[in-house]
Amino acid sequence: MAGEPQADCLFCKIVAGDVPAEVVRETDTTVAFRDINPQAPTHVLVIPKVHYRDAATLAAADPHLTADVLREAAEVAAEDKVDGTGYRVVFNTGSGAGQTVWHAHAHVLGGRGLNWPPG
Ligand code: DGP
Repeated sequence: MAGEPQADCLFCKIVAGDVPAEVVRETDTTVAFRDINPQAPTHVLVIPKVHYRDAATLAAADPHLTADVLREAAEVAAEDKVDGTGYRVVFNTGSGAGQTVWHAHAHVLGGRGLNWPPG
């Protein structure tokens, strides 16, 4: 169910501290940690602590929490000093878009040139 911790969810396990991660920021509602397979010098995932399967489900259920995730993405970019040159916030939504972990997450990418359109 949306919002309920999922026993088989990797990112719920990271929130619970059951799977280690390089956490860079934490708030009451979000956790930000470095991606295990970075695609840029800055590649941080920002997740809501509660479980939603994707960004669309999160946005429909809890706009305030969605805003928390976006605000934290900006904080991560500022802390990694990539906000000046520019950075990208990506929500892969659905398997066709490359989503592989079914707990909503924002990718924060920066520190190198980013092409458009993305692949
Ligand atoms: P997506 O493909 O949009 O669902 O992104 C999932 C990301 O999660 C992917 O870039 C790799 C990352 N990831 C997968 N497993 C782990 C893990 O155990 N730890 C961390 N830090 N990141 C992970």
